[in-house]
Amino acid sequence: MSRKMFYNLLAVLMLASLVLSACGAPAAPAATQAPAKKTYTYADMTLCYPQLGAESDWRTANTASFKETAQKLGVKLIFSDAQQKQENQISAIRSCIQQGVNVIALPPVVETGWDAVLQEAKDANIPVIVVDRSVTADASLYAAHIGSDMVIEGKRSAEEFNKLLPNGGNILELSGTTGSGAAVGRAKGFREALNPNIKIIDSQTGNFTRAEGKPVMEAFLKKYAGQIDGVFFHNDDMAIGAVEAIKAAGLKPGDLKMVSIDGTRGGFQLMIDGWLQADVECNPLLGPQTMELALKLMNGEAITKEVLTNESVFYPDKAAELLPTRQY
Ligand code: GYE
Repeated sequence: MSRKMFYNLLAVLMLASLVLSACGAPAAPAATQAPAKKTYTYADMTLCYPQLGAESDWRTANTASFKETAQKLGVKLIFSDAQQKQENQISAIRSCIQQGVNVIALPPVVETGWDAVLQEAKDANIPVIVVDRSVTADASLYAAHIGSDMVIEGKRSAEEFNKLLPNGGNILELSGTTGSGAAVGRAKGFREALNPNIKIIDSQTGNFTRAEGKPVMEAFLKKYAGQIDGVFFHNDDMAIGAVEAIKAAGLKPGDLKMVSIDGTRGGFQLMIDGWLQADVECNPLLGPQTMELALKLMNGEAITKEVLTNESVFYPDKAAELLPTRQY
C-alpha cells in the first residue's frame, strides 16, 4: 500500500467512525444537551444608579453605600447626579439603556412622570429596581422597590408629638421636596396619626436642604411669633438649617418641641444639644441589598417585590452614647 493510499484509507475510516458514532450513540438526556445556563456573578454586573442629587447627609451616605458596595463586590457602577431634577434622571436612564446595562436602580426624585422611561427600560429587557422613594407608575413597569415606609415614618413622628404635647398645641411642618415619595408619605402618615388637639398651622417645603430650611424657618418665626409649640422636620438637614434661624431669634433648646427624620450624625448632635426631642430613623445604606437583588434578577431567581427597611426611633437619652457608632 502506498503512503497516499494509506492516508486515504485512514481518512475514510475516520469519517465512517464519526458517522457511526453520531448515528449509533444513544440520545443524550435533554438536560445535558441544552447549553449550560450561565450563573452570573457580581463581576458580570453593570449597574446604573442615576442618583437624584446631593441634597442631604442622608443622600451622601446613600451614594457612598452604592459606591463602596460596588467596589467591594466588583460591580461596575454607572453613577450620575441629577441635582434634584427629574429630567436629568430621565436622560441618565436613557443613556444607561443605550449602554446596555444589566440592571437600573432608580431613586426617583418625585413620584410621578416615570411611565415612559420605565417602559423604555422594559422594552430593552433591563429590569429597574426602584430604590428609596416610591413611584406612582404601575408595578408591572419595574421589578421591585427597596426602601423605607415613609408613611410609617410620618406616623412615628406624629406619635412623638402626641407624647410631647399631650395637651395639644400649634405646630409647623418643614416638608421635603414637593411631590417626592418621601414628602408625600411622611405628610400623609403624620396627619393620620396626629392627635386632633395638635394643629398644623403651616407647612412649607425646605426641599430637604439646610440652605432652604433656614429661610423657611425664619419666615415661620416672623409670621407666627409666640404661637408655635413645635416643628416637624421631614429631614435632619432642614432641622439643622432651621436651628440656626431659631437660635438667631433668641429661642433656647426646648422652647419648641422638635421632631425630625433620618437619624444622621447631625440629627444626633441636635439631640445632644437639646434641640430635637426625637429623630425617626431612615436608613440610607441600601447598596448591599440592592446589588443582591440585582444579581438575583440577572439570574432569573425569585425576588421579593417590596423590600422595606427595618427602622426605629432615636431619643436624646442615648444620643451621646450612639453617636460614635453611627455610620452616617
Ligand atoms: O430623608 C432626605 C433625603 O428620600 C428618604 O431624601 C430620602 C430622603 C431623606 O434628602 O434626607
